[in-house]
Amino acid sequence: MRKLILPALAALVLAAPAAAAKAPLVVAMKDPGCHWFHVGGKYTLSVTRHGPVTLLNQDEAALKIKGPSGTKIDKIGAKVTLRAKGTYRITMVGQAPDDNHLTLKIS
Ligand SMILES: [Cu+2]
Repeated sequence: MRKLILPALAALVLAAPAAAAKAPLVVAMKDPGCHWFHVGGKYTLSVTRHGPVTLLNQDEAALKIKGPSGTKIDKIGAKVTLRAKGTYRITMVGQAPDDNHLTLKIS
């Protein structure tokens, strides 16, 4: 058994940095506000990152992403990768007017 476990652990350790760099940016459901970026255990309304950024939708409905290259829809549980630099405004399809408007800047 030990012979099997050690190579598996080594593979995990080697894979960890690459996986961390590609971790998606999560939009999570949380009230009040309905949806927030969930980064490092904190909830925030705006995020700035170097691109490309992969967004993961963990909200309760599809997300509408308005950005420099048009509008994209990110369905529940789905990922969308954003590559163009600029400012993205993210809202939820059918959200209440006072629910959060999220801002993502890709530099
Ligand atoms: Cu929402």
